[in-house]
Amino acid sequence: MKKVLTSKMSFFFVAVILLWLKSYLIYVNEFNLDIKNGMQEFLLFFNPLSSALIFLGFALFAKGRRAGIWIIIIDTLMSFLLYANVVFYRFNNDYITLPTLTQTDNFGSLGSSIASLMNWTDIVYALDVVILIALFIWLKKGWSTERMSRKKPILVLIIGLIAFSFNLGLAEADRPELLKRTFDRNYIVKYLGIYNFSIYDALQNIKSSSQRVLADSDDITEVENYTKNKYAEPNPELFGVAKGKNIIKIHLESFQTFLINYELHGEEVTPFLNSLVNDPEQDYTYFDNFFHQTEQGKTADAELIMDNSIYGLPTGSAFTTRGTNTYQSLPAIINQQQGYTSAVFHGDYKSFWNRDEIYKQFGIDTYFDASYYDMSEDNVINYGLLDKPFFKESMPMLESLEEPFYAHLMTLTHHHPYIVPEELASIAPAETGDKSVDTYFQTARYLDESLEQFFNDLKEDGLYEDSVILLYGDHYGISNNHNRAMGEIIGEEITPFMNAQLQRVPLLIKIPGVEGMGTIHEYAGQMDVMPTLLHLLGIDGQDYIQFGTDLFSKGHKDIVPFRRGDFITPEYSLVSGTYYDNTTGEEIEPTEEMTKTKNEVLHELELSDRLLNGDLLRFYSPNEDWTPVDPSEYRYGNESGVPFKVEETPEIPVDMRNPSPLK
Ligand code: GP9
Ligand code: MN
Repeated sequence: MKKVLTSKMSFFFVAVILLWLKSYLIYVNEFNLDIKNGMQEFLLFFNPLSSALIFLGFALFAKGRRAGIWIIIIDTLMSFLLYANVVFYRFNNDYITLPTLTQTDNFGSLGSSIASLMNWTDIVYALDVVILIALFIWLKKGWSTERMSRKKPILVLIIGLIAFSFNLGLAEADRPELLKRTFDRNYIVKYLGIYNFSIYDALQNIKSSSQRVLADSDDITEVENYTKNKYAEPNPELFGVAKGKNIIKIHLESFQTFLINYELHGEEVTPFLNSLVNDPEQDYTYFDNFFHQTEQGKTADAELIMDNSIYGLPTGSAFTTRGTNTYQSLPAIINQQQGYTSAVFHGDYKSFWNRDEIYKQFGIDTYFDASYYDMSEDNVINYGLLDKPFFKESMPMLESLEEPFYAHLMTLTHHHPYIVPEELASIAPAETGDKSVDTYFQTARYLDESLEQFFNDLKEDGLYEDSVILLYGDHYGISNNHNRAMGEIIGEEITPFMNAQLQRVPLLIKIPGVEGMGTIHEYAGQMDVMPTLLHLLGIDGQDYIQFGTDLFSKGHKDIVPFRRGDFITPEYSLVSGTYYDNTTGEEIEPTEEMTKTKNEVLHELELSDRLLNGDLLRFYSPNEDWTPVDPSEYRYGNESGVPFKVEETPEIPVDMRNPSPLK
């Protein structure tokens, strides 16, 4: 045995195998990685290999016995990183990121309890390092003092890189655009491992902080002048009408406007939503030319836009890459101006889209994430909790909020690939032969039914009548990869122009004491929601940096920009560089006016990017009343570990009533 191990190469492979196995053991035992299929299972096992080969491989360039020492040093550092994540995860249910290291509050709150998060059994996690040291002492005499031929370590690194590329290829096949769209830390750890995650996180942070340091306080002036100039005065009849009213904002996942009043097999797909749109007695105002303005950040972009009236980034998700920026968001403004509390309800785990970080910057008091809900197998599909149990279980949480509140409930079942268990499907699928399109109608129906259930519960509880209720679609559900099938559904060929028209999502609003205005055809976008809500509450919006304008204002701007620089007006659309007449759908030559509008749109997008990339709001104070949000005052996640069961616990446990103990 001693002979076999005498070579440095064998020692190296022992180190690789031990680190590989230890990492896998820790993934399985310590992290909740939510493995969904065989491929993810395999990648979880496979991913530590390339990191072990590459990092430990560098040690082989050292001369003689020093190679062994370097293997031990690198192995210890990697083990330390791994174990630090274990301890951090036990408390935070999340991984260490550079910002969490620099925001001392994160660790500060952990400081005193670090010892309590460590178990004596954790010693097994150091065993491999002990074995390596013992082996090294035992073997080193037999080792040559020469440097090994460079070819060997180079070969090891090449094999490591091949293993990594193979790993990344399979990961991207299972989860396209994993790195580009920056979904969730949990995903990157699951697919690529903790070591690659740490590198990825460090690179992302270096990139964003370098853009941040280059910015200075003068940069905000141009943005401020622009938005102040664009500001539209409120409609005096509606200014302040909703002051002090609870606001219930409902996110309709992947819901496009074409579903409203659409009939499939002679049946309405969403009869309940249709009734809100069509029945004047219900007092809703419906915007049928309302567009989503999201990009790769999808849901996260919609949230960012609607609560901040700024654009998402051209690639990736600002929620993730700009999660530690300073924001002046709707929840914080209405809290400071009128004492509103705020809460988000969503049946997915808090780290998705980095919500647990950025919500702190938005000043959101409570995030009822999956840890508050009964996530047992029967209740969960696709990304998370089914909408019906979601709304049911949200009721007591909603009632627990201090009034007036701003509650944001985000649905999830109507999400690609639109799976609904057979027993829950109450409409037959469409028959285009394209699976995503066909079942899109079934999950939409399920969402519609869950809304009806929720509205009945709200009425029963007395929360319905006197609350502002706002419903919106976050982004398209059917992408242009499904044009053939969508053509059958719409009864028209899906040209680029048509595809742009399909980016309409519904917006409905009910304001207590204000009669429904029926269907409003004004062209508008998600950017316009925050300015509208501020005015309805009676808050002057001009001082805040907002790119949208109040939907009810006479001066509302009806040019709707999209993230890629395209835009739509009531008369014409710019789609991928081509102008179209909205009435005929025909291509048109741009007039000077149109080109001018295009340049304005590009300028607006650029200003918004500068704002986010330079973190410019840190230099800006909207008025004397404004106090910057202190993220260290917020903490999310249900620490009791007991899911919130409606039937069993009609009384809200005290720790749930105040889930942000620091606030
Ligand atoms: C996940 C949910 C889905 O929590 O918000 O996000 P999406 O894929 O639509 O951006
Ligand atoms: Mn979404």
